[in-house]
Amino acid sequence: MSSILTERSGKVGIIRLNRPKALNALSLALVEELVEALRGFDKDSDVGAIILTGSDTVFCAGADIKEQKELSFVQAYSADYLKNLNDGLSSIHKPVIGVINGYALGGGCELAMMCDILYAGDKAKFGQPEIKLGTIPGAGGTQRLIRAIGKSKAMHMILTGEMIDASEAEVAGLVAKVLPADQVLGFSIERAQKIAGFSFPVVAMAKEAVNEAEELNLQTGLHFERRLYHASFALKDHEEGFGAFLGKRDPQWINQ
Ligand code: CO8
Repeated sequence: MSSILTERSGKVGIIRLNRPKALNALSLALVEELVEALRGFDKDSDVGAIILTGSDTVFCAGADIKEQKELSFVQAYSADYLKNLNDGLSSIHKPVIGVINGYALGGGCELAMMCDILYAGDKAKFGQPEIKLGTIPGAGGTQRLIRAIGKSKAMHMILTGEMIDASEAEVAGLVAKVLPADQVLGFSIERAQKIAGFSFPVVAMAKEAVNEAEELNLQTGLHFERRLYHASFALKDHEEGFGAFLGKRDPQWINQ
């Protein structure tokens, strides 16, 4: 059985993690399939945004504990265990919207943080429980969490292994919005359709500029942003957007 399910809804590609018996844990096979599906939607010119979700009750319980238990240091180090997950996500040009219901733990919380926007159901729970297993977060938990929610809260989660709930995650800035669990996917698909309705190259530029902010100092980031902003002037969709506004009509994007 496939570890993920994919479907299309209009211009949105939807990927669901699908290992219910292991609470969608990130086996090597799942990660490979996930990265392949993301790349497939990224290349598909009819898709403008991607949704990554789990089931109604669990997003992802982290790295596959049974699989990881068998790995020696040398095996993990030599194969750079699970680096392909981060590399895969960060190479996607289209926005990836994480829709979280239930647990997002360990690598699951880290996978969520690799997404561009997070919407959560009100029963969602986020945690980095690796300390309870005798290890530490290995896919960005110690790096992205501190940027998302600040040092003290990140340390609290990583050092105690305690979870935070959806409303705490929203207040802390980890997720963009919390909705009733049964509404969050529908809401997210609508937002993804909205994003996919804009000019694809402009959306990709905006995503790239925002993500660069985490890597660059302010002056370099402002320079990078200005260069992309100037570059957008060369797009036919720029001409169309400005013309449509001034002509008091809806723009017709051609993704050029
Ligand atoms: N891996 C493999 N199997 C899992 C995992 C997992 N992470 N989590 C749960 N399962 C399995 C259980 O073993 C159980 O299987 P079985 O029925 O065969 O015994 C089944 O899923 C159901 O689990 P529970 O019976 O425990 O369900 P509960 O509802 O009682 O509890 C919890 C749900 C709280 C989510 C609990 O399962 C739990 O604590 N799971 C472990 C969470 C965890 O510690 N995650 C961190 C893993 S380490 C990690 O992620 C390191 C990150 C490194 C980078 C990864 C990048 C990809």
